[in-house]
Formats: sequence, structure tokens, C-alpha cells
Amino acid sequence: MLQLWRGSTIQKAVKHPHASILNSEVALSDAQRKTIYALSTPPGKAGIAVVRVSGPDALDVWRRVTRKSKSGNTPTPWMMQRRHVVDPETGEKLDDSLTVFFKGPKSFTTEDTLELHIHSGRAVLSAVLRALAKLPYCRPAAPGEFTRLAFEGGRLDLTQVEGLRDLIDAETEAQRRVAISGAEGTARARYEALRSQILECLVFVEGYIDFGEDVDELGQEVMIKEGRSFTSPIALLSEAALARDRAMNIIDSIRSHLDDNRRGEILRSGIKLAIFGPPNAGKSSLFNFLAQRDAAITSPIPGTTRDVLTLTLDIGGFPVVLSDTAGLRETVDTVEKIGVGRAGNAIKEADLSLCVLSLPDVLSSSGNARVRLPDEVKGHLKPNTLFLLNKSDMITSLLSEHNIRPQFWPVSLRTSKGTQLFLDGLAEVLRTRYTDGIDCTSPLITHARHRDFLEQAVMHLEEFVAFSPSEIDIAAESLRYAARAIGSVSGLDVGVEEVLGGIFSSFCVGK
Ligand SMILES: Nc1nc2c(ncn2[C@@H]2O[C@H](COP(=O)(O)OP(=O)(O)O)[C@@H](O)[C@H]2O)c(=O)[nH]1
Ligand SMILES: [Mg+2]
Repeated sequence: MLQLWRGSTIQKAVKHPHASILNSEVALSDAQRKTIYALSTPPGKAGIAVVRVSGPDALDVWRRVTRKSKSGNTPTPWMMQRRHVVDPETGEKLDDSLTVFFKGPKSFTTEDTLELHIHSGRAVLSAVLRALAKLPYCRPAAPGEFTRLAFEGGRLDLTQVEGLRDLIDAETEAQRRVAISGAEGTARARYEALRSQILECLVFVEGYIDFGEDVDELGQEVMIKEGRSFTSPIALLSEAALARDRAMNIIDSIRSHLDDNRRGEILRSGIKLAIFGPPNAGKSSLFNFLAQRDAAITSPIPGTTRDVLTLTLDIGGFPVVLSDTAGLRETVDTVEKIGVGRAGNAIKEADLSLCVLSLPDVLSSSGNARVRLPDEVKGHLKPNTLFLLNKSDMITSLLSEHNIRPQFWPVSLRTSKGTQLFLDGLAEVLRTRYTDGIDCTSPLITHARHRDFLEQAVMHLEEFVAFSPSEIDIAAESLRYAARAIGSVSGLDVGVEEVLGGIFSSFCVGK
């Protein structure tokens, strides 16, 4: 029997190179194979592997590739059921499995979806994937295709898609928290709200454009258009002014959202922390201490470190891209000079910098010992620069109160004295600087793409408020661009129909 799949017309039968086609079935081109499948867990030996199948023929896949003598021929949706996985051509049992059938649109992709929970072993996996390849309407999924279907089906917007990808890539607790907030739709809700506020402004403005010409002649009369009555033109005028006020509020709201010190983007990609200071202070020793291995060469010879070394660490749950730099000093050595130049750039580009000083070199000996900053480091200090006062094992004098400030940690990397306090303190600094605002109500901007579109939206909204009332129709165009910019963050587009629909539903006073 020739089994046809929903709505498919076979124009040209192309035999898929990897699929042996079931008897009496016609081969389809890749574009015609609407049902996709893939292994959704890492390949290799493990207790369980999950193979996911999504598309219009997922139910047929369930019927042909899974079997159980006593149970019926229809799955109970969203319920795990124990079934054998079989070869659709020979009926040979390939594995014992738990299967779940998700009836679309209540599935991740919004299509009918089947999950086969099988044993994870090389031979089992290839037998099951080969079995799926035998079905003429199935093809292997492209990278990210299940998520793409979820986006096309309207289940996820682009910020959620990005959040989901960031969640999978997250390596630290902070990254996980930022990503899950995006995947859950916190950013989506925020941008949808902003966009609908802009569209509401547009509704007022469009109304004003439609009736503007009648203002002088009609006075306070109620206007009739297309059989419906509307507010007076005077009311419309004040509505247009209201739209302006609203636009200014939206600008303020987007600006405060943009003014976040790029925390979201920094957390996603890693906080750049540069270690710097004079030569021989213990910078490379600190780098190795944090890396918990001999990553950099340390020696009593000043000028040992030349290049910038970087590594990625998890400090207190935060992703940190740590760099060790050449000691800052005047030098005639050509290579060291390049190293000092690179150190300067690394400090400039860093999100946070940590100045390492050798206590015996920087302590003034008179009375209560005070730290004197060497001239070479002074030009590189920022308000948030942190200080590690190293080699405390080499001093006998007590540090003055002045030196025991939150940003200063006296330690000995040789004896480990004070290092735990330093680690705790550093984690606390990261927490205060980067964790505020990671919650469900205020999403962080996690991608430069979002920032670009938000900045565009502000620009168009500013154009809008700058127009005079006589230019209201051009001004409306700026509002449309602003809405489109916000919509682009979510991957939506603003249709004209949507705007018109909004006009009549909110402006109509014929109630
Ligand atoms: N006494 C003492 N020596 C240290 C300490 N930390 C590092 N050193 C030594 O100081 C020298 C310079 O260290 P290094 O990490 O290469 O300094 P860098 O030039 O700033 O990278 C090496 O000989 C280290 O063994 C410490 O806490 N106490
Ligand atoms: Mg060094």
C-alpha cells in the first residue's frame, strides 16, 4: 500500500542516499521530508539516550518503529509508555524503550513529537537511527532545527532561543541564572510590553492623522467614520500630546534598561579580570594560585612574564577570564616593552583589574606602615581597581587601618596566609557588581544584538518627540520604526494590519 503523508504531493522522487526505502513507498526529496529526527543526548555509552522525532508523521513513526503486543495502536499523549523499538522493514526488535508522544501543538516544537528513550550504546544508537532513516518521510534534523521549529511555531521568541542556547552553554552558576531568565521569557515579556506601549502611541497618532483635517470644521462634534462615532478632534489633539508624553516615558524606560554597565553581556561571555602591577610582585604566582596549576612561569627575575596569558575560571560561581600581564616598568628591552604595551591594553579592556604589589617594596617604614603606590601603576588605576598586597611573610610591621579596606587584601602567596579571605572577598565583589538585577522581573541585556535594536528604538522615539504636530504623519513613521526595532529583538515584525486593528479597538468611543 502506498502510504501518503499529510498534504504532500510528490513532484519528483529522489532517492535519499542514506535511506533504504520501504517496499512500495516513493522516495521524497529532503524538502518534502517534513519529519525530522536526531539524537538529543551526547553520543556514547550511557544508561539512556533520547532520540527525538518531530513533524507531521511523528505518530506514524510511533506506529511503525515501536511495538508492544498487548498495547493498542495509539499512544497516550504525554505519557511514558514502555515499547520495543523495531526495524520498520523486518520487525526485528532493536531495543527496549520508554516512549513519549507529545501531541502538537503541546510540544516543544509545536508539532507532533516523539521521544524514544533508549539505551545509549553505539550499536543501539546506530540501529535506531538507521531504522528512522528507512521511513521515507523522515530526515535527519539540521543543527538547532527543533528550536527553530519552536520559534516558527511561536512557542519561543528570539530572546528565548538565545536564552536556551546560553543555558546549554552555561558553565557557571551566574551564567545559568542569566540564561534561564532569558529562556523563561523574562526579556520577551519586557520587550513585548515596550513594543505594545509604542504601538499604543501609534494608535493615538494614527487616529489624529485620520481625523486631523476635520478639526477646524467639526469643532466639538462627535465624528463619524465608517459608521462608527469617535471622540472629538480636540480630544484627539490632546491624545496626540499624550502620545508624546508616553514616548518620552518609554525613552526613559529603555535608557535605564540600557544603562546596566553591560552586566548581562559580561556575565554571558565572562568577566575580564586583569592582574597587573610592578615586576616581581607575585602576579604570575597569583595567576597560578587561581588556576590551581603552574600555568605561568614565575621567577625572582623581574621581566619574566612578557606576553598576556589568559585562562577561564569559575570564581564563586562567576565566569572569569583572567589575564596575567608583564610587570609595568620603563625598559629598554624591545620584547619586554611590547609586553608592557600589551599589559596596558589588557588593563584598559578589562572589566575589573587587580593590582598586585609586593608589601616589602611598597610599605613606608615610618610609624604605622602605609602603602605607597608605585608611579608605574598610578596611570592604570580605576575606581574599582582591587589590590593584593603580597609577600606579607616578608614584613614585620603591622598594616595601618588605611590598608585594610574592602578593596585591599594582604596575603602571602608563599605561605597561603590571607588567601581564603582574598578569595571570599573577590567573590563578594563579583556578586555585588554583577548579581544585582538577575531576577525574574528585570531582564539583563545579554546580547549586543538586543542593545543595538534598543538603541535604534530610542533614536526613532527621539525623532518622534522632536517632530512638530504638523509633521505628525512623518512622526508616525518614526514610531513604526521604533516598534519594529523592538520587535526585531524578539524576531517579530510589525504588520500594518496590527496597527489598524489597534486603532479601532482602542479609539472607538461608540461604546
Ligand atoms: N616571600 C615571598 N615570595 C613570593 C611570594 N609570592 C611570590 N613570591 C616570589 O616572588 C618572585 C616573583 O614572583 P612572580 O609571580 O614571578 O612575580 P611577577 O613578576 O609579578 O609575575 C618569585 O620568586 C616568587 O617565588 C610571597 O608571598 N612571599
Ligand atoms: Mg609574571
